[in-house]
Amino acid sequence: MANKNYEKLIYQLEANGVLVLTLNRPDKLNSFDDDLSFELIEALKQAEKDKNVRAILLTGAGRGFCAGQDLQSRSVSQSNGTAPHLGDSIRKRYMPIILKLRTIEKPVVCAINGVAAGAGASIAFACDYRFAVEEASFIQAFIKVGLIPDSGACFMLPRLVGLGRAMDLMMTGRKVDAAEALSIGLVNRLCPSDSLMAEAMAFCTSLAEGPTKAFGLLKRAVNKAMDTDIEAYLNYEADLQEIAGRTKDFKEGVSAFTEKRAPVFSGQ
Ligand code: T3D
Repeated sequence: MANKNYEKLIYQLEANGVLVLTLNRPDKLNSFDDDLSFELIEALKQAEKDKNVRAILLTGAGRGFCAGQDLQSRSVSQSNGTAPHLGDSIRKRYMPIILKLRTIEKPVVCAINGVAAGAGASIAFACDYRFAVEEASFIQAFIKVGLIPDSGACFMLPRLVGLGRAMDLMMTGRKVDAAEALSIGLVNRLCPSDSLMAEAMAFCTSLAEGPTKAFGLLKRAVNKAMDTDIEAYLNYEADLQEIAGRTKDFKEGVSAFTEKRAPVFSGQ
């Protein structure tokens, strides 16, 4: 088990190859100040480089998952008469997080332990798989403070739940409870709060034992498929499968099949 020292993020690499990242500002519902956002960017870069990390589990400390941007810091700058440069803030802080979650070539699972609002919800949507507790909720809070949904919400939400539902959620900023989130495909699985981490960890462990390179290529394929025509996609898919076909894990998968045993994937 390896840990790195961050101030507002807990970085814990388990022996099974699952890296648990915990947003850790519980008294502010893990809202993102500059420190937390830069620490998360750094942690994801570390995770990308570290071959021992074979799956990532993102969660929040305390009763909330993440309440989005820390509005206290915005309130301070507004009362000083300083116009915040939100474009810069998004480019430097949220954009690298969302891009890394979408493109890191390892599975990223989100364990939503409570409310996910604003950019906090966007971060959950950018992960590859979502567990949520029965008390969790999702709020497209942006419109309530006069902003547009950011951190990729307008990109991911219609793709997850369809345009009509996404427009409803984004225009009203209404709270979506966990049962509705499950029914519209916003989360993959619900669980009681006392078993969230155990269930999410069991799932991540099975991913960490899987063919890591194939997961990475799968993410590349899905990202491409979201934004291209079928012919270009099929060509891209053929290129990716060429790469997958040369991995040790493909060799192992075929051997295991012919020898009628479970595969032991190395992630290579
Ligand atoms: O600025 C940029 O860079 C642009 C990017 C913007 C991205 C965005 O995310 S914009 C959207 C920002 N987020 C919100 O608008 C959500 C604000 N929070 C809420 O609406 C509510 O807190 C919740 C619905 C999420 C939860 O409500 P509740 O009643 O369960 O909790 P609470 O009492 O409101 O919050 C508990 C504490 O967390 C409280 O602190 P206190 O009073 O006990 O010291 C509250 O102020 C704090 N907190 C909650 N959300 C934020 C926050 N502090 C700072 N920023 C927050 N976003």
